[in-house]
Amino acid sequence: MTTDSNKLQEEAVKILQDNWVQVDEGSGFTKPAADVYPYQWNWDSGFSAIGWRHIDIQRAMTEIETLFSGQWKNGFLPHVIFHIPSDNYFPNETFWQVQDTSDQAPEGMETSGMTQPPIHSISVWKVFETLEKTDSELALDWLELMYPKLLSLHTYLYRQRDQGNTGLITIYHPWESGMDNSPRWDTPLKNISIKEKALYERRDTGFVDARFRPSNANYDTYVYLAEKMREAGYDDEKLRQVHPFQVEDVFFSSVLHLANGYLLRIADTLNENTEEITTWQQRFRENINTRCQDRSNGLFYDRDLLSGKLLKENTIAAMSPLIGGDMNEEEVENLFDTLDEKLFCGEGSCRATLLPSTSLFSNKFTPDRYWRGPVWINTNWLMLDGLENAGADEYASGLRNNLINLLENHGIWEYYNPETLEGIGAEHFSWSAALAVDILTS
Ligand code: 2M8
Repeated sequence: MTTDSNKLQEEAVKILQDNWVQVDEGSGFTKPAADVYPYQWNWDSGFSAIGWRHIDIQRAMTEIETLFSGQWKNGFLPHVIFHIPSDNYFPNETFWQVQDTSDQAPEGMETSGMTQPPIHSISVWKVFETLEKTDSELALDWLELMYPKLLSLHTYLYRQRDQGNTGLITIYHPWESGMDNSPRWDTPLKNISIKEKALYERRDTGFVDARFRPSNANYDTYVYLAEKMREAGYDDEKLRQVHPFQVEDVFFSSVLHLANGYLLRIADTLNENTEEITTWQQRFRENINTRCQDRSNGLFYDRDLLSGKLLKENTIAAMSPLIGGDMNEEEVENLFDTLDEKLFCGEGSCRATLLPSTSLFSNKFTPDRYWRGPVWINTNWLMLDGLENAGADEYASGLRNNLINLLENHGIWEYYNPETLEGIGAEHFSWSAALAVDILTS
């Protein structure tokens, strides 16, 4: 490792240690950032575990186990688990009221009532691989412990959220996508008329400059939609009938497809039956192009299920199949060529730079506002994993170097302005730290 890499590694480890919250003797989690995000977030924890495995394998296992202690009886994995009280964040457990609202909520656990991109089979497999090097028996025991929980999560998503049996997953709230205020959601959100505006106080803007966070108008709709989910008892059948936001999410579905590949490896290792997993993979492969791809430019889009229309916004999600990990090198090449044609980063520049959350050529592009332009480490890391799985080594190594350069030269932040590369949002952000460790160590 170079001196810069050593410095980055040390800083990243310190961030993860500082953000660790011990709940009780056997459980704990990494909060995403010190003040603004005090609880355990779903996909954040999956990423944190991927970093922890290189530093303290026990913590990596505890992180995942603690997250799954909030799993619902039907397999649903909430986007936030409230292990400890905090006044720093809205909405917290008093808003969601899951214990009074759903008979599927886990006994005695306070959680939210929506989910997030299901990366956890990836995390579990990677933790297993690291653990196996030092204790293969314990590694197998742990895989056995986690497998039914992961299977139950994937089964829930295909049973309850795959409305058309297409392998494409429906989300009911922009927060479920993980890319909260992305332009991807502008059109469906515009069609929602808020009947009665809730009285609430934002806490996030007390810790992060409001310029970098979603607008107040966005927040009103987020809170309204979350209230609607609560009113429907977080019940998928009911939501399907009445909910005003229902979108087939191409990124979420691609992450699940990537995760299926890892779940398959887990099932194989445990000599479990893999038939159902391969059926899910097949379903996705059969439908991703016909349902999501825009033939005119080769990019992939979400579909608004209420209007039936594709949501043609050029964001990082438009390249989601690269994450899915089973494109061949020619398909990867085609997608990158399409991007080069001034659709995304500008001619030629996609190979040399990192992918911003929204195309620099979109009229919605805002370099410093949350998911409307900034570069995020986790989405680029997912691309990297997908490209490596597809054997697209040239692109993968370019992306890897660019990630390391960004982190070494601009520090460990929640996101980065793609024009200036300045770090913005929350400082000392956990998944950026964890993935820095992973990239430096793997
Ligand atoms: C952001 O989302 C939360 C709501 O879940 C928020 O804005 O308050 C997103 O970036 C999401 O992807 C992430 O998991 C979460 C915590 O880091 O923050």
